[in-house]
This record gives sequence, C-alpha cells and structure tokens, in this order.
Amino acid sequence: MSNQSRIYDKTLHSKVMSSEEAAALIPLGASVGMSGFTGSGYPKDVPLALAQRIMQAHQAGQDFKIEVWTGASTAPELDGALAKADGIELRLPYQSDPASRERINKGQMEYIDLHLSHVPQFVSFGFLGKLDFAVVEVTSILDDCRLVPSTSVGNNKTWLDQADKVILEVNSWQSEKMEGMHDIYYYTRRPPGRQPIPITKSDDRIGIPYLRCCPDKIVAIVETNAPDYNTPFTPPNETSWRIAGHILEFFSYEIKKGRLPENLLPLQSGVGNIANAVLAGLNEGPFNNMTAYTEVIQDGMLDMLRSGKLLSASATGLAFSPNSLAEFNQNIDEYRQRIILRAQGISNHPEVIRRLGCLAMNGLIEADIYGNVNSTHIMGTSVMNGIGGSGDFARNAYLSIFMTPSTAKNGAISAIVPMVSHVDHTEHDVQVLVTEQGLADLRGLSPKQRAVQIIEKCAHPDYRPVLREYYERALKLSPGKHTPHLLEESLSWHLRYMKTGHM
Ligand code: 0RQ
Repeated sequence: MSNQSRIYDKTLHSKVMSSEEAAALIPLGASVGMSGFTGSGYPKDVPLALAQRIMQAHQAGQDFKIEVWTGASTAPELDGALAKADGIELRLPYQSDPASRERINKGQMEYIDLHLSHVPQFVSFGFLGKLDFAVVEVTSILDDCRLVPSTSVGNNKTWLDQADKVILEVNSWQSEKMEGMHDIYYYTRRPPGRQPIPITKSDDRIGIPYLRCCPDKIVAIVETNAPDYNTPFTPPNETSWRIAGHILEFFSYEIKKGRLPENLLPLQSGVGNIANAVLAGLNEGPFNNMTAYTEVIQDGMLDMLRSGKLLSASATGLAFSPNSLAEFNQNIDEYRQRIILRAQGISNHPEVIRRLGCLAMNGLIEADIYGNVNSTHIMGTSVMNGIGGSGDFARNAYLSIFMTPSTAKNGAISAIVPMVSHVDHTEHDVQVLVTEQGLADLRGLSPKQRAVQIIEKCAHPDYRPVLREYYERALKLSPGKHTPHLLEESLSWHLRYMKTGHM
C-alpha cells in the first residue's frame, strides 16, 4: 500500500493488490461493468493489465473475451487497450474510441447502443443478463466502506449494486476535494413500486455524496495514480460561431414571445466541438443567471460557471481540457457548491427532464428534409459513436434543438439529405434544426411545411437547388402526399457519395 493511501477504511487493507493480480480474477466470458464517462473516472490500470492478460492468452492459442459495460465513452487505456487486444465480445453503451469503432464496423465486436438512461434500469430489470464484475474508480474509501466517486458517476451505483464481485481502483490523482460534489440517489425502485424522483430544481440534492458497496463483494482494491483522458477542444470557428449566433437569436425571440424566461431554462448541451462552441456563444450572450441540467460538463460550461453567467450545473461527468481541469482543481471549493454529479439514470431521467423543461442542444450527423435525425451512423451502416443521452433529452425537453454544419468533408457531403440513412431521433423529437446557414423552427408545422423550412433555412446553397428539385418532384410523383418521397431516389445521395466521393 502507498504511504499516502486513500483507503481510510482499515478493514479493507487486506484486499489491496496489484492490477495484474486483480485482472487475474476476471474470468473469460465475464460481463464487466466499468466506471467511466466521456474520458473521466474510468479505471486506469486493471483494464490495461486485463488487456495484457488477454493478449498473452491469445498468443497461447486460447480464446479470451469479455463483455464491457460502461457509463459512456472511456479512453485509450480502457476501450482502446481492450479493443486492440481483441478482448471485447460485446460493448455497451456509447463509445467513441477509434480502435473499438473500427472493430465494430468490421463486424468483429458486437455493440449495443442504448439510451443512457435505459442502461441502469435495464440492468436492474435483468434485461441484459447477469453482471459478473464491477471495476470502478473512486477517489477514496472512507470509514464504513463509503466510496467517494471521482470525476464521473455514470452507472457506478448500478455496477456496485448489481455485480457479484467488485474491484475498486483508488486513484490518488483525483482531487480529494471532489468529496461532497456527488449526489447519489438510493431510492429508485422497480415498477410497480416506483416513486417520483423529487428533483424540482436543477440544483436540488436528493441523495448522499457517497457510493455504497457491500464490503464482502470487494475482491480487490488497486491503488493508482493516473490522469483522466483530458483532451483539448478545437476552438470555435466561423461555422460554429454562426450556429451559436442563430441559437442565441432564437432564444431572445422566445423570451420576447413569453415562451422562455429571461434566464432561459436548464440547459443540456451535447458532446463535441459544436456544442462547446454554442456554450462559448452563450457565455458572451445577453442571458444571465442560467442553470444547466445536462449530462457532461465540458469547458464551455465551466467557463460559464466561472463568468457567473451560469449559476449551477448538474451532470453525470466532467469532460475538461487540460487547461480547464487545472482551473477546476484550483477553484474546486467553489465549484463543489455549484456542480452536482449524479448517476446517469438521474442526470438523464425523462421524468426530471420533462419537469424541469430542459433546453436540449445536440449534434447530428445528418437530418432529412422532414426533420428526422441521424446522430450515429455514417452512410447508413457504420457507427460513429452512439446515441448517448441525446434521445433521453430530445424526447423529453421543453425544446429539442439539433445542430450541425450544413456540410461535412469539405462540402462533399450535405448534412441535409432527402432521407436519413439511419434514424435516431424521429421528426417528432426535433423541434428546431440549426446549421451555419440558418435556423428552422419546426414547431407546429406539417411534414411538407417542415421540408420547405429545412431546405430554405438549413441546407447549404450548393445543395439547396437539388433538394428543392427533389422535393418538388416528390410532391408531384409520390403516391402519398403526406411525407412525399421518391423511394428509388431517396438514398441515392449516399450511394453516389460511396461511389464517387461526392454527394
Ligand atoms: O469527422 O472527425 O473525421 O473530421 O463526423 O463531426 O462536425 O466535428 O461534429 O464533434 O459535434 O460531433 C453527431 C458525432 C457530432 C456527436 C456527432 C463527421 C465529421 C467529423 C464529427 P472527422 P463534427 P461533433 C449527450 C449528447 C451523439 C451523442 C450525443 C455525437 C465527425 O454530436 O456523437 O448527441 N452525437 N450525445 O466530418 C459523414 C456526415 C457527417 C460526417 C459529420 N453527414 N457524413 N461524416 N461527419 N457529419 C452527451 C453524451 O451522450 C455523452
């Protein structure tokens, strides 16, 4: 054990061992619930040791794969290492690792993409089978086996409750001052015994600041000192500033119309550079005293907390660049009062999102002229990342906004297409669509009215005439006139791109 051990519960000292010894406890075929959410709070050493062991088994001609369940995406030391070792039979839910993505798209790894709020309840309902192991990073272990979570909570409560055996990584790189930032709610019951989740304001605390775990289940504790996967964001460019500008103008209009309060409603902001840029826009915009009920707190939101534009933020994980992380740690005493980290079953809970009236802002890969959104697939068959929490928020938000540059790959791809090649969010869950070209307010419009708005406001001028032409021909020739389509042509843009490299 290290001199500065963070294991304050002395009854657990006998369980400390090396990551190799801990990894050796995980058998072939095990389902393993790992901590981790967008590059934070994932176990750093046991997955690497496990990947090593799997590679050795493969070299000796033995088959060795496991199921990996997480909160969301993790990092090269977890997803990357296990995928490269060909050690993952099945992965769920959201991932964004290049090595995993490649294996999934080559058909070498099974991937189940789930709404993030579904994961904990599917596991406790028994829908996904038995969970054999939990491997969870914590900041420290206090008396009575109270676990101080680290930079994400994700599904950790569920893994610790449901797994037969538990391995803990105690990471002394994480600030001990994280203690008190988390809010873990222990009263979710299975139907028919469910009770309302008593969150009525985004910063309500309804649980306890610790994770609980039955000490008898803990089979290993590994002490680590390793950083989260903190990667820099691309600074906002002209396109993302323009997208942000349209959204700010729209919010101002909604306030004027009396449909939004002056300080808006709790913000949810998705992953990626565009989402981060919109937050940068909001930080410079006219709105004050904002709040956030979201999934991940990234740089843009930390900047808003620092500037005072944002009063508080509730999420399930932190995703900071190295600079923002340093600032966060420097002022952590203040941030602890204003940031709440919850389990993802609560941060993404449909009931709470609907009650609070979140303003959901998520990225997309492509949208069609009727407003169906594809957030996950490239050309219909290859997965990019996953749906993450976008569906939890889009369906239940006060306003569901989707945003994207109007083209991808230097203009070779139009983000607005006749028909999406995969649907994650149906037209019913998309109220506002925004590109750098403009904003289409789709509320109260029929499919044909939506098509006109989307083509005229959102499509790139290079693609607008061909979209108009498609829509007008569809209007004439489509047998049904409610959602007119030319079925033999509706996916021809994707086929053309795959043949020629241009839509
Ligand atoms: O590829 O990196 O190779 O250049 O997709 O695109 O424009 O940088 O956008 O970083 O905002 O991500 C939907 C993926 C957008 C993200 C998605 C290519 C493009 C680029 C990324 P390169 P951008 P962003 C709650 C919210 C689902 C989960 C979610 C996402 C890359 O927002 O994963 O919303 N969302 N969670 O070139 C081919 C197209 C393309 C395309 C873009 N039409 N065809 N390639 N790209 N459009 C939070 C969580 O759940 C954790």
